[in-house]
Amino acid sequence: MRFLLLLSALGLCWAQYSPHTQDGRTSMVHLFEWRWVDIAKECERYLGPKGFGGVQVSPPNENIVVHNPSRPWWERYQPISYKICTRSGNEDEFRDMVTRCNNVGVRIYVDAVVNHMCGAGGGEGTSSTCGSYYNAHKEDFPAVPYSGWDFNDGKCHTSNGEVQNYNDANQVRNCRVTGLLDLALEKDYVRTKVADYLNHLIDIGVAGFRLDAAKHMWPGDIKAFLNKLHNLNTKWFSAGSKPFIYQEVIDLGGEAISSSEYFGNGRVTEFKYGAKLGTVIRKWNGEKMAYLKNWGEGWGLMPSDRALVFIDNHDNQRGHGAGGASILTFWDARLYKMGVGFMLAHPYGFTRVMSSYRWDRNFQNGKSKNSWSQPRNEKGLKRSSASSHFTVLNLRIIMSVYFFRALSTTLQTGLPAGTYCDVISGDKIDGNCTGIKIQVSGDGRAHFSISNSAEDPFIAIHAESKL
Ligand code: AAO
Repeated sequence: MRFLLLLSALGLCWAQYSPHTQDGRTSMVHLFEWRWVDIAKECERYLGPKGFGGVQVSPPNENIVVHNPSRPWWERYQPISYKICTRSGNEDEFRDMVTRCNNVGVRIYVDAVVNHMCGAGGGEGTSSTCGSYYNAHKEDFPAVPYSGWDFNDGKCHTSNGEVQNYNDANQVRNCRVTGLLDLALEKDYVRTKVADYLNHLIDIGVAGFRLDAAKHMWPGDIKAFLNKLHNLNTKWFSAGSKPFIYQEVIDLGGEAISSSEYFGNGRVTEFKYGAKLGTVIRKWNGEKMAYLKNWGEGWGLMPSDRALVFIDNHDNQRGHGAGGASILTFWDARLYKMGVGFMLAHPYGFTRVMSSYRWDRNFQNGKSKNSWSQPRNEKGLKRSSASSHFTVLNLRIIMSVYFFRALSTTLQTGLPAGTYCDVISGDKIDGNCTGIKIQVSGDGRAHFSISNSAEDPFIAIHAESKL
């Protein structure tokens, strides 16, 4: 019996559903558009000590350079080659980051854009982050190399070659999403090129991948290139570990493609999470916090062990992608912190917090998109509040309280007697607490009082915040 249990525990480590985080580390942070040198420092200075499990990094491979508008964030979703060469840094800097983060127990997950190359209207030349030549019109990418044979055109039957109807699974997977040249992943040659790219990253030491636009790839094609992947680097991971896989599939219901088709390959982004939780925290549609009692599968979300969850992502915080108006972002800081706090404390799914940057509201008007001419180092970024306010280590066993009304009550915490530091209002530093202190008595009970006008209307204590 013991032997069997041990085997199944090991099985979890080998599988593509495990993020390979160190014990007790239950969350990753998306450091959107950060440079590799800054991420390396952040791992050592903040993320490692604070117990973060890993970092999702922006696509590291060479992309097109967009001039109009000037250098928007989304140019990184238009690959030109698989050279590690972007405005986040070069391959040496990428390697250094992966090594230094792994050495302090923080994993790196790469945003892998392998469904497509650049847009069909991307022109011709060397306007790319590493100067590689390409010709979008001829579908020629010699730095990979890919040629016209490697794209899906023949299989798409819409008038303009683009996805027009999300109720037609063939269109979604065989046509171009917003005009991006769609790779023919049914070809072994293309699968091999994609696998070579991912294996290069695995060998450097990355722990897994976000598969961008997975909904636009056939699940069987994804499986085929995943089958070609190496196991993780044994310098940091146990022998036989498979890369963590989480697939970007937007399934809010009512379309031809559902998340469950992708469960065989790895985890899937659960977009219903942020949309529904946002509705509750905003108190829309008569929702109440009390209804969150059966949050998770009980709310129609996918199975917990297949879900990658987040409050907002880099798309829907700026009006791209999906989720709708209920999505909480840093624009509603108080509600946003409550959402992120709830997510981190709740056991459902594997969690991802967002570290983005602020932009002026008017960037969002009409068609104008958020754009930055340079990747900023973290000093230049006014980061959204999430990452700096939460200690992620073991937050799962925490008692968390969220209320809309002023609260004064005694609750059972399940924690041993002692004085605990509230990790929302402060930090435990050298055995002292810079924020609110909570006394837990011998029977595990503690008194909480929270003002309804507090900027952070909740308290979080956990085993390691004991003074
Ligand atoms: C840029 C320009 C384009 C230009 C293109 C090519 O903006 O004008 O045509 O270059 O030159 C990012 C940007 C894009 C950018 C692209 C390439 O967001 O604006 O295009 O880089 O530079 C779909 C996909 C999903 C995708 C999302 C944005 O399914 O995969 O669109 N997300 C990923 C990345 C994203 C990136 C790409 C993919 C491309 O995270 O950053 O794009 O690499 C429905 C569908 C969704 C669909 C949305 C989008 O959603 O279900 O699958 O997402 O439509 O329109 C309700 C519904 C919900 C529905 C939604 C919107 O919420 O419930 O289902 O409404 O209708």
